Amino acid sequence: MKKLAALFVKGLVGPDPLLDDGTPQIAFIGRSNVGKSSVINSLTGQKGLARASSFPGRTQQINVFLVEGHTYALDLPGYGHSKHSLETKRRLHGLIDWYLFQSPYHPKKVVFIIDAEVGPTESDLEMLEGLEATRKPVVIVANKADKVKPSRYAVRMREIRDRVGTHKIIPYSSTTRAGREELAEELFG
Ligand SMILES: Nc1nc2c(ncn2[C@@H]2O[C@H](COP(=O)(O)OP(=O)(O)OP(=O)(O)O)[C@@H](O)[C@H]2O)c(=O)[nH]1
Ligand SMILES: [Mg+2]
Repeated sequence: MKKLAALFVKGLVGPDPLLDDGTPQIAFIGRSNVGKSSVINSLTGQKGLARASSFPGRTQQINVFLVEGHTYALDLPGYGHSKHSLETKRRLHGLIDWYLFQSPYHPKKVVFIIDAEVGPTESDLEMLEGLEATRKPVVIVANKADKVKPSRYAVRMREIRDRVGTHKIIPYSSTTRAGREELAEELFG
C-alpha cells in the first residue's frame, strides 16, 4: 500500500490557534510506550516522522502532523507509567486531560492504542470510560500484535473484545505493519 503524505506541523504544550483552523483532528492516545508514535509512522509509511523510543514518556507534547493535506494526526504523550518526575507526569497528564476532556475540540476519531499482549489495563479502562462518557468516536488498536504467540492469538483477541465492549478493534503491529490497511481505511477511507 502506498505511503500517506504526512508532515510535522507543530508540537503543542497547551492551547494553540492551530487547532482552530477547521482541519479535522484524529488523536492517537494510550499508555506510555504502547506505540502511539510508532503507529503513526507505520500507518503513514514515514519512518522517523514521529519520534519513537523505548524510553517510556518519549512524547512530551501534542505533536501535530498533517496527513494527506487534509487531516491532523495528533500524537499525544502517554499516560501511566513513565520515567519522568512527578511534576513532568502531572504536566503531561494535564495536557492529555485538557485536549480530551476540557478543550472545545471534537476529534473525528480517537485512536485508542492498547498492548495486544498485555490487554487493556486498569488505567486503559479508566481512560475508555472517560472517552465513552464524553461520547468520543473510539477505535481500538491492539498494537504489538507481533508479540502475541500465534497459539494465543485468538484467546488474546477474545479477551480484549470481552473487556472493551462494542468498539471496533483493529489488531495491529507497527513492526510488521499488519492491520495498516484496515486502520488507514477506518481513518482516511
Ligand atoms: N514488537 C513491537 N514493538 C513495538 C511496536 N510498536 C512500537 N514498538 C516499540 O515500543 C516502544 C515504544 O514505542 P513508541 O512509539 O515510542 O511508543 P509511544 O506510545 O509513542 O510512547 P510515549 O511517547 O513514551 O508515550 C519502542 O521501542 C518501539 O519500537 C510493535 O508493533 N511491535
Ligand atoms: Mg510517543
